[in-house]
Amino acid sequence: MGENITRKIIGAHRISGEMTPGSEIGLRIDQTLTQDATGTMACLQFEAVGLDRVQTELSVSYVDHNTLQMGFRNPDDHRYLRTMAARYGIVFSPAGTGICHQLHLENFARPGRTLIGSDSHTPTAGGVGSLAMGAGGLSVALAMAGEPYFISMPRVVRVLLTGRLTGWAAGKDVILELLRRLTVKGGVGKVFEFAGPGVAELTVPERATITNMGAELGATTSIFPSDERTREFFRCMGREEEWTELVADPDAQYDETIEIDLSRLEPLVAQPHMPDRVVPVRELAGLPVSQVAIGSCTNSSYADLKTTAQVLSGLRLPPETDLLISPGSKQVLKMLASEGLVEPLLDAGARLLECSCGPCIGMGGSPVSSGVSVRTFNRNFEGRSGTKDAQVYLVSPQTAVNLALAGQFMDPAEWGEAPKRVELPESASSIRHLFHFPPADGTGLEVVRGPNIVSLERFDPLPEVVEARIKLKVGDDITTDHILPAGAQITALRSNIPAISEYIFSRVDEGFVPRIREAGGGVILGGENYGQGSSREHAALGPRHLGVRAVLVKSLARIHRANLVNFGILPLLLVRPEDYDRLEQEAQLRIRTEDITPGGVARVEVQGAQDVEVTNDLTEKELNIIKAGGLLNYVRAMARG
Ligand code: MIC
Ligand code: SF4
Repeated sequence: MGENITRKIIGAHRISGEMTPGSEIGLRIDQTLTQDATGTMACLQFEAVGLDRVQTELSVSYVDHNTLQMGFRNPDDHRYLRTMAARYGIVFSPAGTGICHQLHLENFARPGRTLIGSDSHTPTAGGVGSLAMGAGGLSVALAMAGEPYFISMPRVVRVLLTGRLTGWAAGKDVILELLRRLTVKGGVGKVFEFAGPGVAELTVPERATITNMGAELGATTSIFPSDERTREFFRCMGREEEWTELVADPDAQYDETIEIDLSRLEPLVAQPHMPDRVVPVRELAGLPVSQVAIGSCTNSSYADLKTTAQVLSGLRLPPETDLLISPGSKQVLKMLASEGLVEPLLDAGARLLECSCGPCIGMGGSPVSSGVSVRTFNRNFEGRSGTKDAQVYLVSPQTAVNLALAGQFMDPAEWGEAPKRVELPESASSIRHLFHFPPADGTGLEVVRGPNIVSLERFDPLPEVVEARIKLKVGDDITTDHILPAGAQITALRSNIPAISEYIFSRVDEGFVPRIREAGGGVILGGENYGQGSSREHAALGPRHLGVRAVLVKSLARIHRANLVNFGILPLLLVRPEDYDRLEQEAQLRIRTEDITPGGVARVEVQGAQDVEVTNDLTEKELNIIKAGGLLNYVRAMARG
């Protein structure tokens, strides 16, 4: 029987476990990436392991999320990351060089390699055939230490692409269509592997947009074959020798198939406040737009911005619409500049921002009160833009630039003729010299820490009985942005858990932190898909610091579930979803932790009410990790024997 690409890569990297969907497998990790907002924790955790050098083929530390350097905290973090990288053999990408996923795709991602990154959009590298997954910082730290990465063996979905994109339809519309069909929960436990004749019609940047935003499906990852198109991309990036072909066997088997005819796609838009609230752009015609932002790791490539420049050329934006553009990397910016494509952007009245995440993570560029902001990003969660009542819509750059010019939503039939789809030039001038490559031996080098960098806390083991009240009841699709908001002020505290914990659930319920502090701990009750979105482990670390020992939910998102385990919080699943309605905030619970067995059903006593049955999808090892108080304690105990 032939193999698909996903199983080929997993097969070649499998250290433990069976390749049957749902069973735990351990994978050897070739590459890791971290970014500043999650990287300081990951690096502190790597240091805590006590090795002299990273054990991976390649580890890169990017600074792209918070580059504002407002006050000492943020630049101190950057200096820590730079000196730590040199000391331990990590490539360092300084602030302003670009967004981690764009840079990794251009410079380091390789077909057939495994990559984990402390950022949920790490699957971007699947655009060139890497098996690339988002993970919590601690999992990345352990991979840097040479430890395997454990996942549940995914089901592989073949996304059969036929036809070719026409008119104003773009790569972004492929992933928006998948989100429309499958929703933000539709990819849990799955890898989306693209196949069929339509694949050759998509360029690497278009493919990377699709794999990037596959994260919004809740998928383990998404992946494209590595073919002649991929080779062209590697040639353009000056690293053709790193290209290898990687395709599925002709008789490869898949667990499921979905078909998309590219020629039938039209410009689509995800409406507030979820990436799966997708409708055709034409349905919103007439809605005024106050801000447009083009950029983020989803759509900031040379092709995206060249199209933007071509459409803007010779035109002027209306005064009521602000257009913000963040190139994905200095490489992109240089390529645009060399073709005279920066001028049309500036002349139209667009604002050119630094090559970083910027408005995508609320680092400036917040919309006006109740403003409509159209963005080429991947997430439109409520409040993420920094303006609580803003209405954020997600679209392709093609759509974004047309709406910016019109100052309102318009039917694509009225946009005129679409420019020719952008192909990559034969070669592009490199920016590789901007990375700091580490010395062969960094042992004598000093790692410089600022006062905001607070050492890791030691967590105690799980008690035999958890007696606590439900300190917060929340609904479905709670994102890690709800649990721990981003933005400049809060993100500057990512290396200081006691300080950042003050903001846990602050935008959902301001009373939560004082309440749980007074009680000395508690339980959180949630609905479906709890913890979707970002990989930020602070959304588990913060609650743990505040004394949360268990969450009771209907279902969980993959990375957040792993983060809860890593920091010793019990992720319990309600056997009967109707019990969710019955349980009130402040209900007093009693959980006997010895009753919790892998996959077993246990009773939770509820004071003055009927018991609730809970189950879990934990492996024995995961349960032991939680009982030990978290993964670091577990690893230490194992090391002691
Ligand atoms: C995001 O897009 O939500 C982020 C900010 O990149 C996060 C990482 C973080 O919170 O630092 C992610 O996607 O994992
Ligand atoms: Fe950065 Fe936004 Fe991409 Fe997250 S989604 S990595 S914040 S650009």
